[in-house]
Amino acid sequence: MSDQKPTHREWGARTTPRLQGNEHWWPDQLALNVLHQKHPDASPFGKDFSYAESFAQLDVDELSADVDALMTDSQDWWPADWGHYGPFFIRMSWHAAGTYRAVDGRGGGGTGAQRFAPLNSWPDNGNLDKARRLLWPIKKKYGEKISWADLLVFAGNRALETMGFRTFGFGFGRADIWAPEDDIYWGPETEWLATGDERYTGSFEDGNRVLDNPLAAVQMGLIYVNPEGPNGVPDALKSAQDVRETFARMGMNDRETVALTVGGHTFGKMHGNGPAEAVGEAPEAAKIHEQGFGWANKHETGLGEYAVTSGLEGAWTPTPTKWDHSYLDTIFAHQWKVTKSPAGASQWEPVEVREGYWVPDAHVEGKKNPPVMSTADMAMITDPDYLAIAREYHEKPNVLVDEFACAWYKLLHRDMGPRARYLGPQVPDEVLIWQDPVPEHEGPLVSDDQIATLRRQIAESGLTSRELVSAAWASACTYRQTDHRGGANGARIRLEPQAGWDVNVRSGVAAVIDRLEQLRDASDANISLADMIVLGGSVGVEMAAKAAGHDITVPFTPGRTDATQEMIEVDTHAHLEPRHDAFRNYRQTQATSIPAEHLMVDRAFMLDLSVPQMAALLGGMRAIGVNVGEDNDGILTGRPGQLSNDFFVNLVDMGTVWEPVDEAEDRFEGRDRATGETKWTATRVDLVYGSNSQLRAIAEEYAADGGEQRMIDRFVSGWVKVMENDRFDLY
Ligand code: HEB
Repeated sequence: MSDQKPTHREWGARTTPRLQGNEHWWPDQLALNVLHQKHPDASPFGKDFSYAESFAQLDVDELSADVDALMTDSQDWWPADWGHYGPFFIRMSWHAAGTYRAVDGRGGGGTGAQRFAPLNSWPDNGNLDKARRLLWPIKKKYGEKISWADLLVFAGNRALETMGFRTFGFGFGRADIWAPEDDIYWGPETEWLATGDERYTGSFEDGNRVLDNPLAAVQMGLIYVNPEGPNGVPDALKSAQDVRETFARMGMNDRETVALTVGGHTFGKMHGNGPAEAVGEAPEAAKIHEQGFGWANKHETGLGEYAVTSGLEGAWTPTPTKWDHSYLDTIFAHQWKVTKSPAGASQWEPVEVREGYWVPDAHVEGKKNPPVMSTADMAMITDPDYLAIAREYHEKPNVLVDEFACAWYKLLHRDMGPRARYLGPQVPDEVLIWQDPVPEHEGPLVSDDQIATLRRQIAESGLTSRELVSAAWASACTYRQTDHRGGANGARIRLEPQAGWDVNVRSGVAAVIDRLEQLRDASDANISLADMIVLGGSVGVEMAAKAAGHDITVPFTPGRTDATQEMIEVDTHAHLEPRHDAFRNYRQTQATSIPAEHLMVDRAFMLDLSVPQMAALLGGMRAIGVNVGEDNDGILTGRPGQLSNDFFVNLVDMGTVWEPVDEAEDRFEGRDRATGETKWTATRVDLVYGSNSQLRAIAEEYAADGGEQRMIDRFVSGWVKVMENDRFDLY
């Protein structure tokens, strides 16, 4: 042993062995833990807590008044610039919401994740620990009635109101998480703000700079772009390219991007008045006595006029705590040149400050500073498309007001999914296309008798269990719990783009849906097609269970409605396409280089399934024979169509030896150990239930004598979960 005192890492490793834990020895392990990361016992409110019910007790007017009062209640430990915390809170809210990415729905302000690592310590979130701590008296007063997640975005919304901007409205309803989200891939780098462009293929020079999916920021630890320009180089045109790409990845177009940037930077300032080296460790690495505060600044007081956050220094406008038209006035009124901030960051300053544009210092009486711009701000008047929009906004202030209000509302709510999830009295009446609207249910709900009749008719319709299960699964499996998009409600499967997706065409769901529609039309029941598809799935599962000798009922809850084509935002909807679906042994070739079993866990995560549910659904769907396409990979049964445990029985059978049949080891053949005769074919997502030790442990219980019933129970609970993931009206 060395005589050096062990580090915290080393001590920690002795109590919870992370350094020598399984992840260290076997870094390629399947991350099954993400399926159980929201442990119900982890919440201080207990398992049965409903945020919606708790929020219903909140007096929103009182909360608004308290937040408003906080704006100008400057604290010595973090004095407000110009006596107003509004701009600071706007930045906090924007950074909470702005991690959202349309591709996988991850990020966003919907869970309060900014409280935890890595986000609480991202360089881009510098000093936002103070903004959250300023809100503590309010959180303390209202406790469980207001989540941190809601408070972090509500504060920015109120900030705008208190500085004279009328927002579009606000929806509450974001329940908190209690541990970091381990499922989010933030990039390949192992160093903050690494500038090696590891997440890119191509470059500016070859005109083919492409950011890896699903990433939406240019560097590790940033929300979007580097304010100083790509990798710190103050090139506004190149910066525009990065801004455009990263904003597009959160589903924002050019107009929304300019409106947000212009609107946002109408307020507040950048902080970099002092040496960057004086700033200490981020909160997650701060000393125990610092109590969660990071970035301690040892230069002078380190506060107020000496604050260092981004390292850029100065305000964009002469009136930083007021909504007005001064950002565009200022940027268009001057010639700009590159300078360095006191912290050494590249930024832009007028060649000559015109009369009326000097900015009063945020803390020092009588001192005046020139207005400044970051390279990303300069992009707004350098890129020709951005420039045209900026000019239009400059000439027509009301257009900017409207479009900033809409874009801000979208920014804050985008990751919440359908409007049915919004709570509180400030939700505007307008329904917006990015909320994936479905119509209200009209008329009486279909009765139990009618459902029983329909069940019988579906069972006698000639549709097979395989077809029924396949169609219901296809309609529901698009759901993703990250931003609550997708799912069976709306029956969007019969509309574009879903109807044209390869997986839906190849599995022939359209014909099944047509038949269900005929049955519906012939009945007098007031039932949507979306409900019929799900009911068909219940019947299909029941038929398959019956064929295997089990009498079961698969619960069905009506109330879904049918969307129309006009209710679908086709381009962002394309992100919901299942390009891989282990449950149906489907994978588009070239879809991604990620091994299929990892994609399986990702889909199970999106569907909010537990590991036992995932296993039961996969094995059960193989038994029913629900593969997309012709081959029988993974259908390890001699009696497809029956909901049996054959998949697991045959998979763990030592009588079979498996060998890859392709170089990529994506497909395998199972031979009889004694005769050498080929018995089965399978893919990685089949064999992983025999090879991964945790999955094998579950496979064995399902394969054991008496295990079939257990598997069916988990199958049904998983099935209902998948079908009802988007029933926000029920839960
Ligand atoms: Fe911003 C601030 C950048 C967008 C809002 N910004 C800021 C800063 C920076 C930035 C660098 C400074 C920080 C410190 O403190 O130092 N941004 C940026 C970029 C972008 C942005 C690069 C992209 C283009 N923003 C944005 C948006 C918004 C905003 C979108 C909203 C809407 N910001 C803001 C505010 C502020 C800022 C309000 C101020 C804060 C204070 O004052 O504190």
